[in-house]
Amino acid sequence: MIQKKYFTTPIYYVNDVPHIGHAYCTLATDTLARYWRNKIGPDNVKFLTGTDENSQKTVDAAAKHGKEIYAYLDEMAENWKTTWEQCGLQFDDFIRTTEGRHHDKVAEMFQRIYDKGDIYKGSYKGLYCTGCETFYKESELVDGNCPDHKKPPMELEEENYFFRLSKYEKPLLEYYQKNPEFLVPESRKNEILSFIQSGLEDISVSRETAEFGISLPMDEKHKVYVWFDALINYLSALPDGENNEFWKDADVTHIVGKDITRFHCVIWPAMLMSAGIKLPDQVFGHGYFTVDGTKMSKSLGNVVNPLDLSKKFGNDALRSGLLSSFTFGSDGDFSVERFHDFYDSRLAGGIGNLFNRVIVLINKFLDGNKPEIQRPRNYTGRSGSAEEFVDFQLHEGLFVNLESYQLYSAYNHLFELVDKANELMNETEVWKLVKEDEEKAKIVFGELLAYLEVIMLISCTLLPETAGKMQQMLGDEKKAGKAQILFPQVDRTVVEEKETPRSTVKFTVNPKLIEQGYQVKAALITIPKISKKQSKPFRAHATEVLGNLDIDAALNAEIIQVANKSYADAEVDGKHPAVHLLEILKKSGKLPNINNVVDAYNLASVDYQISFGVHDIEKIDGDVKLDFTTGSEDYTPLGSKEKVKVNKDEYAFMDGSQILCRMDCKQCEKTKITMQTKHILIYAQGNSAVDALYLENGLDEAIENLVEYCGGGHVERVI
Ligand code: ME8
Repeated sequence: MIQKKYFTTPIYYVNDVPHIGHAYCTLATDTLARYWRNKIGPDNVKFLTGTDENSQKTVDAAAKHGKEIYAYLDEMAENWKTTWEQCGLQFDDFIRTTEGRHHDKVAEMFQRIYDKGDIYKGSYKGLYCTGCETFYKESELVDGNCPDHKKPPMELEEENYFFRLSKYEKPLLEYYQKNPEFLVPESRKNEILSFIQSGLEDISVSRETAEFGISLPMDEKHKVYVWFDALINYLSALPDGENNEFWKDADVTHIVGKDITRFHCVIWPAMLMSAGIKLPDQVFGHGYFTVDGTKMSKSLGNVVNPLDLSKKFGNDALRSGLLSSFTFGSDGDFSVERFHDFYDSRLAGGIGNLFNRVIVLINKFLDGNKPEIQRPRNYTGRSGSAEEFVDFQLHEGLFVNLESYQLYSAYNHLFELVDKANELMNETEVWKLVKEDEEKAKIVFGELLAYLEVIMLISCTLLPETAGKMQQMLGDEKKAGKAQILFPQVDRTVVEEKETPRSTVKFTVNPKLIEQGYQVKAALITIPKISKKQSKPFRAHATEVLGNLDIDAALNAEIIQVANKSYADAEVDGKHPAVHLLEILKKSGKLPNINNVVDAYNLASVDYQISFGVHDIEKIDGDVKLDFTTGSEDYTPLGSKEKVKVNKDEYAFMDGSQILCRMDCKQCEKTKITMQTKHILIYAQGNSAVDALYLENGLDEAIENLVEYCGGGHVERVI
């Protein structure tokens, strides 16, 4: 029987647009699928990707954008699909979990597992993080927060249907013993094995309170738990499900990130065992990207969009830049700077330059006549003819590496061949030799052509868009084609436009103030362009936030009472900024429209009743501290030309020469945000009524608004 291969990626949540982490996984899977298509024929390979849509996250995201849920899902799924197409990915199918084919299969599987007696009804009380759509044990939390989303999970108590995962503890361990290659790499397998060995508990597989999703066939009131639903996509995309040749007769390989290997290597196989379906052959758990050493996250504003890289550098640069950065399976870091260096050295200066030089010289000095290919003299490996050299390199470069998921090694093998060819050119100085001794030079060109040939063949899998151009340059058997620029120069200044250097600010707080309950959370953020206008998505978001706000309760919040008391005690005629805004809101039903930046943090300010200090970093003198006043500081309040005297022992935010914000109520004129401001210092001010997490969440919300609605980026936490 002809071997068949079925490759899948995770189906991605559509509450956001794709980033390079998602692209990494999808490009890796695409590369493996390409390799196998070449080896066993395109009809014997299937590559599936898609979107996970029945999640509470998507319901919340649609509401946040003021969109009807299905309209939002259609728009986002289209965005993911076209992003992958534009990035040059060749998937055979794209599944959405809102499709009828998926709903039918999920209902059928659920019923089957229920009929087997592996799903029962019970009640559940637990801690649930909507970010991960997962229940957590108290012991798994870090300082009471979800370890991934750094937010406290919510307490959930509801009637649920449970899947008897515990029943599959032994069968799973036996399966792992019999199939040691089921989960790779080895390090992930050890993690999962110890998780199973520590004891499996039954899991809740329905949600009574979910608004959206697939109803249980036996109980319409409940929706299928999103993970139970999502995993089934791998079957629902196949006509006839498990009876399809791409399941029953194929090697089924799931490529997933390390974050979700547990779902794929514990729950999914147990579900399949219960339903009496063959298990996938292999799961590969790849590692995670950080960006400039930090976790990629929207609230940090460091999310890298693969389309930006593809537009600027091309699809093959995106693909090779990501896949050659580190071993598939390990974690690694991404930086635009390093990506650009890679592009310059490996692609433009390496492969591009090599092809260009060789073809230009052959055209110029040999009238385009290609000499016979030769086994390269600087190749020290196995002996043999030029053809054997090409076959051997192809085998070593692709077969050996890609059949064991060594994408990183495959690229490095390719780059080494390029280095060898360049070395041969430089050692022989063939551009001089050709003028002195054409016959000798022809031999060198023959050797160089052997390198170009194998580089082109490997590139059909690793640099598929460039391989076509390489082939054109290599021409036919006799004549070389026209020289082309494979990787044009990319101007650094354009890419780094967003990265204008920004001074950083150190922030300190007098410990005595901390003892009194005063605290601060601060961050730096860069805004490309401030606008007077509010965008439509921001207005929709503001309407939703304000719709959920109890204004009177907010005006009476303890944080405001404590602030008011501190102004009274210090005999300062102050008004907390959130009170000012809440009063306007109460009177007019709206918040004022100053500019998109001020409006963005004002919204978080009323939502959390937090006072934000916001300053133009370029106008700050040195570092910032929250300290007691001596009474001799300079202070000109916002909107005033006159200096005002402050009392001794008030608290204030100060830089090297003046007061930036008196108590938490009035900022100064000098560092205010203007339409020219680009780099901002924002701090959330708290008192004894709130804890650090509350303040952090408030600051997060302000930053998310600045990132989402004002294009903010390069966020850096300073305290
Ligand atoms: O988990 N580095 O979807 P998701 C590398 N819908 N890869 C990353 C990454 C990073 N920083 N961030 C994300 C879900 N990924 C579920 C899956 S499958 C039945 C349901 C990649 O949108 C990585 O492959 O959160 C990870 O497993 C996947 O995106 C998670 O995507």
